[in-house]
Amino acid sequence: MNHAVDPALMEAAEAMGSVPDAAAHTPAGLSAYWLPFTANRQFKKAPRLFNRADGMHYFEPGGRAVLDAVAGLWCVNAGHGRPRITRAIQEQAAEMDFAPPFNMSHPKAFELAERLVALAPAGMNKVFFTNSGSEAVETALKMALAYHRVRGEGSRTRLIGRERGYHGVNFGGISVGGMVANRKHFGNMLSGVDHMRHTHDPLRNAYSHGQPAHGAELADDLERMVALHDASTIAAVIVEPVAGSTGVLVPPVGYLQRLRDICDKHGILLIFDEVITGFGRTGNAFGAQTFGVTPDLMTLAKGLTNGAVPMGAVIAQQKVHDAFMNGPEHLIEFFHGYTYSGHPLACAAGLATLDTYAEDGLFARAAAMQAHFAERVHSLRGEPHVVDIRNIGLVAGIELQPLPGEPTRRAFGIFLDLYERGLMVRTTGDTIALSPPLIISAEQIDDIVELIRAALHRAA
Ligand code: PXG
Ligand code: PLP
Repeated sequence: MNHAVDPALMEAAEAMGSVPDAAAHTPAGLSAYWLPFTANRQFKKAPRLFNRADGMHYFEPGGRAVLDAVAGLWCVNAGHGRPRITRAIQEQAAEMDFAPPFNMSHPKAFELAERLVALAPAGMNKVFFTNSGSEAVETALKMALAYHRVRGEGSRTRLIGRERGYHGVNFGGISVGGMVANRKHFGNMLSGVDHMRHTHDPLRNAYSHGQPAHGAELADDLERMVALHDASTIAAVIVEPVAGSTGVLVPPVGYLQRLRDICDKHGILLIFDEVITGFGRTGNAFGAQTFGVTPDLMTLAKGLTNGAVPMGAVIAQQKVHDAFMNGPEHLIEFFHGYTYSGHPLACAAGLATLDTYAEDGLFARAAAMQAHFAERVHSLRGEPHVVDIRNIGLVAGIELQPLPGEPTRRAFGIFLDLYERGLMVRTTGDTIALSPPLIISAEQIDDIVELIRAALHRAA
């Protein structure tokens, strides 16, 4: 590994008793592993590796600490290395490795489902487990299509997504998604999909604190879809309450309610993809509660297990579930599921994660910290290259002017520069995204913002 470790930090690590063990953790070869969503050739010239994590920090094999401003990848909401979660996984692994999820089950799957329902908006009370956000999305889309069919409205086959939406990487998700780079290489994808416009409107809404004032009327795009295709052909609409991957787009005031109203008017199911907005990110358990709008289906992943074991889920309204429960009792109602749906290790991790969130009051903590976070992040307005800042709860996007003719390069340069200085952020396009663990202190928020400020001044 030729990534340079700062000698001073090595010394500090030694003094703290953490013996640098870079050599022991250097992979023997870099060639075999094809990294996901990564510039592989560039990465392998200077790999960035972690081998330990604790609280707000990652540690490199050499002992250098890196402050985590993105909760790993928007998932470690309770911070790293929470002992209760670690113990639960260890104990579960020793007790029972796996139980088949079809025709069999285990107690923790039921327990976790009950606990999730208790957190969800009223009326959302049936939980289907998957292993990732992408699988949760596929599951929700299939549920929506099958729901209409079992009710005798099989003509409702069309799915509506939104430009700039991210719904994972499987075929259904990229079809309803709206990120061109994730779509253009993969042929025709699902047929019968259409997209509403995204809600990003910098001319009217730049530097909005929290929800932008303008744009509720963009929800009327759904009426245009109905006018074009007819409601009788539309099964569901899927949106992220806050679009995360595309650079943190917060819904305009009234927008989500308007979508809900139009869906109700036309018998269309509303799916909220809460993979990022779930588990405290916006200051409540779910974005649905922050924005006061209840969907018919919601997808979860990431913070569900604090990132410790892969897991996703769909939570459905009672009426969606009940529509399936009409045929003969001995027959399978929904021909869908994964070998690892409700895996015992994931359920154990999920239960311990929900305990940790509750014990530490982390959703309320996110709500309490958001004013300071917003104030600090918006203090970057006017710094070099900054063209917009968006925030809600403990998530923010700082959008930069792209380098002429070289989109993404300026933000990625800043990512590398900050990483050298011991801060990990995420960049998407030319937006810097922040979504720190909800345990973050006010001082750590200040540190993150000042490190970014300095990096903006150094940046090309
Ligand atoms: N829906 C949403 C809204 C997501 O944000 C997924 C589905 C897919 O989840 P899985 O677990 O299959 O990855 C996501 C995932 C980024 C980034 O930096 C965001 C995600 C994944 C990777 C990178 O923006 N979100
Ligand atoms: N491919 C094959 C050949 C399989 O047998 C299975 C499951 O039995 C799958 C894919 C699906 O795997 P999973 O249930 O882990 O999604």
